[in-house]
Amino acid sequence: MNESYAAKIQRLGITDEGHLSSASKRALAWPERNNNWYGQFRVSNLKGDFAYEEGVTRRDPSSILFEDGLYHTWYSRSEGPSKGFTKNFDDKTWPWDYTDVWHATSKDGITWKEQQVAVARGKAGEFDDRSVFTPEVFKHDGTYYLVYQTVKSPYIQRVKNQVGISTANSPWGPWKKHPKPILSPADNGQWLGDDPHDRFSVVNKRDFDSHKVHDPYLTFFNGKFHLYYKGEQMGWEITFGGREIRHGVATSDSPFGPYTKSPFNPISNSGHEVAIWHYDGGIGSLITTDGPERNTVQWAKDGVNFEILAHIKSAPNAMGLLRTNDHSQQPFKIFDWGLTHKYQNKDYQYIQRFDGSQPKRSITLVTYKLKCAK
Ligand code: AAL
Repeated sequence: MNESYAAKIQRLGITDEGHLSSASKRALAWPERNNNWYGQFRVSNLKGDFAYEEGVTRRDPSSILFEDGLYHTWYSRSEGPSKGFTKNFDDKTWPWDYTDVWHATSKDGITWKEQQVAVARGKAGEFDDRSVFTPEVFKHDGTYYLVYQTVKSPYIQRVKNQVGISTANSPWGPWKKHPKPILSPADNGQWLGDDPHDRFSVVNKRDFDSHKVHDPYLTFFNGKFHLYYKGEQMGWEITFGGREIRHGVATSDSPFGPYTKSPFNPISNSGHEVAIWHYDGGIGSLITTDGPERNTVQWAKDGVNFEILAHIKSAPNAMGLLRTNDHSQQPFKIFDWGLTHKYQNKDYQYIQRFDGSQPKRSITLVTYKLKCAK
């Protein structure tokens, strides 16, 4: 039921429609939206092995699965300080360099026990010999899938990371690595100059994922495996919305690929880590951190064409969503609680918990109209 122009003028508190400010003209052009997708987050420290530990980085937690009375999550774990990109290619560059994917469990979502390495780096020369990190987990037909970022040595700024996959019949593993990467950057840009640590000088940037494919999230939708991911472009720039980061999706009939990147990519014009869930037969996506549409909650019936349904104040980094709350009838239920990470300092990060909630006060268009009519 479309809201009348007069009701919109009233609702937006416009005192004189003969003098519409630019801001009011923009507000009048907003699509009609209720506040069912609006909410906020509180972040708090965790106990046990997820409490901050000097000298250790634990970050980029995956989704959380609840299996046999226990919560399970996977994350990046490394040790020691980072030196950045130096002349010595063996130096630890980022906190996610020289990283393995680890597994932890919890009875209550507050106190976590670090269990063991789930997926370790590969042998020298293999596509994942330098680092495996930023994992996501997906359970399908009784099989568990871990997808994660991979880097092959040397870890230079111009390295083109890829995405790997491992499978298991239990959250406890053992995890069997798929021998080949399942997703790679478009690699169709052209660098300018030959400085291995210069990722900004280009002759051309080309595709949104010409340099990196990051933050993979695997799910099954509309009869196909969907791999959502973050793309980084060779020579990305700072725009009016900050850093240029966009999301993409690739589909396949098999979790091991071959994956076909959507011709509609990029499917977001903003964002950073990927936070995807199922709602009302479509796909929800929370866009955070970078770009003009940061801090928006979006939804796409087809999993590709996302519309903004809410603008929120802020959102936690690198969210690990609780999959028990997926496919819910309420759009914001997926954010009841989950995991995120915090920078203690540039070298060390640790995993925290977020709790999402929605404001009690709600004004829906319908009730508002009634008031008008009187
Ligand atoms: C995170 C993620 C990916 C990047 C790095 C570690 O925010 O986007 O994982 O590679 O930062």
